[in-house]
Amino acid sequence: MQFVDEASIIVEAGKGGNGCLSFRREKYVPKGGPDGGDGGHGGSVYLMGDDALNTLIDFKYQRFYKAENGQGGMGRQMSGKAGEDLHVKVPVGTTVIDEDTLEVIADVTEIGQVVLVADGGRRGLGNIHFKSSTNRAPRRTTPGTEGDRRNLRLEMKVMADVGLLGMPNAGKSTLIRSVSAAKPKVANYPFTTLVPNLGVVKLGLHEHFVMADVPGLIEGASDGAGLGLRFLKHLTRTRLLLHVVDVAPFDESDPVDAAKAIVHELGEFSPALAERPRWLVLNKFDLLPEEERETRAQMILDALDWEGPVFRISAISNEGTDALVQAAHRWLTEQQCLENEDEEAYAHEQEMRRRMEDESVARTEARLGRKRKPRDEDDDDFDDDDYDVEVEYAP
Ligand SMILES: Nc1nc2c(ncn2[C@@H]2O[C@H](COP(=O)(O)OP(=O)(O)OP(=O)(O)O)[C@@H](O)[C@H]2O)c(=O)[nH]1
Ligand SMILES: [Mg+2]
Repeated sequence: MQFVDEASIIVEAGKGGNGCLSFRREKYVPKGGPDGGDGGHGGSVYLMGDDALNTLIDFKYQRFYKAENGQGGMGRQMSGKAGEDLHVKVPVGTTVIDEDTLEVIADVTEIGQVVLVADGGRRGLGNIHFKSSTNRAPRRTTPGTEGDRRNLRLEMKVMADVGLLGMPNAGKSTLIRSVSAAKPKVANYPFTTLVPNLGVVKLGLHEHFVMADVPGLIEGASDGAGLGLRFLKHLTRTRLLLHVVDVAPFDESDPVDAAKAIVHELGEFSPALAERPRWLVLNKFDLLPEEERETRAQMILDALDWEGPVFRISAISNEGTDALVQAAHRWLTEQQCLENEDEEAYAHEQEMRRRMEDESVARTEARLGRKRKPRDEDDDDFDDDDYDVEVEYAP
């Protein structure tokens, strides 16, 4: 299945039905008076969160979504039928953006969550409403109004608590494989992972959290190098970032430079995301002789001036991974309790999410704006990102 995390669609609500102009005409009832009924309301378009979907691929094929028009009113005081509403299913994790104003309209984060995106037109009134003592045969009616029409951009971001961040080949996929049942491909070359993967990390019988493995970042990603920064948006819903650093890269590059480059790219994408809690995970310790390990770790920490939490692991042989996931779980639980109890902490988290959302939207817009070329009328379905998707699934 293709993984598509961005799509543009048009939604159009139904028009309200017109009011009817009609007079009662019956045998033995002369001048029967007005009897034109009202039109029906136009149907509205709603988006609805559905957990069975995990890609926006359907929206690449169908871009136009229209709800039904209301029917016109009829004689004999009959109202027109209201147009049916249209409920469009989207994956949980979809952000809805008005493409013309760049306003974030909604964030669909729950199953069954319903969001109104195009309001149906109002019904028109039939002439029955306009009868008065001075006008017994009104010819006045009102037309139904147009329904809303909107250009929307949908952005799907995976729902995860912890996000893995790092250079290609750092061992992110190996880590998620070792701590969860997820089995993304692992290989000794950069850009093995081309789409985000989710893994459920289980601790005991009932406790778990979700970890996201996203494609690696390289220096210059903010200028489009490698896969660019587009996958970073998937980290904006996580609460904790694990920055995975290869302590013994096979090309003998400096782990410190690699770590600094990632932090730089993170800040380029979203300063708010760069402010999020981030732990350093020094990986591939098994490749170092025992006696060198501590010196190497300390050297990296000193060079980075790192004062936050740090873990030394070997993802491939599961060393240190247990302590890492236990600590992450403890931290997530504490954070959740804090937000539940402390209004200020809750407000701060909401504010951070809003900032990340806005910065991520602005970043995506800049990328699409740069890439968007004049299109042929009949080639409207072409999108540069379609190419990304095809490359992703090449065997
Ligand atoms: N010796 C050793 N090798 C490791 C360890 N973790 C990962 N590797 C190897 O490093 C290579 C890259 O690992 P991946 O897990 O694919 O790295 P990644 O960060 O997901 O890379 P991309 O998907 O390309 O971004 C593979 O050959 C892994 O077997 C480790 O702890 N020790
Ligand atoms: Mg990978």
